[in-house]
Amino acid sequence: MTIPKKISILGLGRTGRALVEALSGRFELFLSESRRLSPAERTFLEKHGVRFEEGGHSPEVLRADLVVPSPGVPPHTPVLQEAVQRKIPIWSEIELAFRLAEPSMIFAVTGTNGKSTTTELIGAILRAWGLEPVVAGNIGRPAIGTLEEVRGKPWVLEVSSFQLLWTKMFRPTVAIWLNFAPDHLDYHGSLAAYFAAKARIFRCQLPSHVAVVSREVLTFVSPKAFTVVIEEVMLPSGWGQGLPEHLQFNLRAAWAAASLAFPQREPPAYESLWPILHGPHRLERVGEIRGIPFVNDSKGTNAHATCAALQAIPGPVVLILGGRHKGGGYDALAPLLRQKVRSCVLIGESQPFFSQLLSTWGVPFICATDPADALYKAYQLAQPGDTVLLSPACASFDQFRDYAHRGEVFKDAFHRMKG
Ligand code: UMA
Repeated sequence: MTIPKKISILGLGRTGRALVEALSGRFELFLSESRRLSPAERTFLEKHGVRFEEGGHSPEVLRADLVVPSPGVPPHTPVLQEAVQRKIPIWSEIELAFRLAEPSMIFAVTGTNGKSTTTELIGAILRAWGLEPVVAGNIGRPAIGTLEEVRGKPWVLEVSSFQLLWTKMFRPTVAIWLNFAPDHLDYHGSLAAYFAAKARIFRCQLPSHVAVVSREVLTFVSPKAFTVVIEEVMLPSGWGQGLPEHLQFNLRAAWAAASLAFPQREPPAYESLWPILHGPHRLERVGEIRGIPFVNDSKGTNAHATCAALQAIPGPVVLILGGRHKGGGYDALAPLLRQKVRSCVLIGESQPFFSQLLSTWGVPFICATDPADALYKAYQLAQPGDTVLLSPACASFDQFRDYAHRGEVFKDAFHRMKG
């Protein structure tokens, strides 16, 4: 497929770096970064022969035939709005990778929650069948960095709404849309815009393709592809017993996707999926102090995920909540907090936001200064039979590199406190 020659890239995070590595030498690149670059980053760009600017996005970005924003660059960013006005094409990195790659087939997984787990499960099932899938995307490995590796192999991509937003022709062979709940309202501007971005996953599919979708999402979309409802998927015998409901759901979605793409294969051994189903930062039991269990659900970055965590825990909970909030969409939490939560311990920059919200809802709370303080306060508030749960319903970027870093910091603090 023809790709424009002059490309402006916005942002030098994981996506920006992978774009530079994949495209330099073949395309004329200009990289624009809103913050100051480190000396190592400048050397990296110079080594790849990439012109760049730092400390903001100037009109120089618009002297290109194509603009590729990193996923974290919001659509209301002035330079992107200006590119739209001037009709300069804007593609996400996923769109560009799609046009350059030659995989044997593409799985794409989206949803408000459970994307990473489902993506990893599909990867694990295909791997067990000896198919050498390449797992990439929002899961932490930019798709554009896997072009060579994926040639002739199945591509299993986790795709976020940020990545789907600027797609034009992206066409997964098997598209999976798990669920939808308010999230990222600060980025997309409205729930409708967030939904529209996600809906692009089905837009270019053909009737011969497969759409795997929850009953709830199916009330709002009509995929052209052969459609499977996740709740109606039969799991292989012996799979999923004792799993919390949301993980059973992810397993059904992954099994449907894999078994429809490769029919007539025997299910792999269920044990091969355990490391994913019982992985870190998702309802991970860290330990207990005097009979009070501590659970790390740092992956709970929105209200929907935190609701699922609260539902999965029997008995009262002291909930550690907060971080970088998403500008709204928290109403679903109110009844569960009133029902199950003895008290919340608030962390991060969203303390004023949640203090106000919880006061309105009549849910008790206190504020903590740092992870160790949050754990100690939560432990003091907990009574026999309670669980201390970190499920912040917020992004981690106000204080941590990502959710995994947040989870690790809390686990360390727990072990120090226990010691
Ligand atoms: N930047 C600008 N201009 C801006 C905003 C940011 O130049 O207006 C710069 C920042 O200063 C920074 C760079 O852009 O240097 C960061 O880009 P980025 O935020 O897109 O981060 P990447 O490192 O490229 O990581 C992105 C995804 N990040 C986001 O969507 C925020 C990663 O998903 C993904 O793993 C990675 O690409 C590979 O595909 C993270 C995430 O939080 C895990 N995703 C959200 C989620 O899962 O809820 C959607």
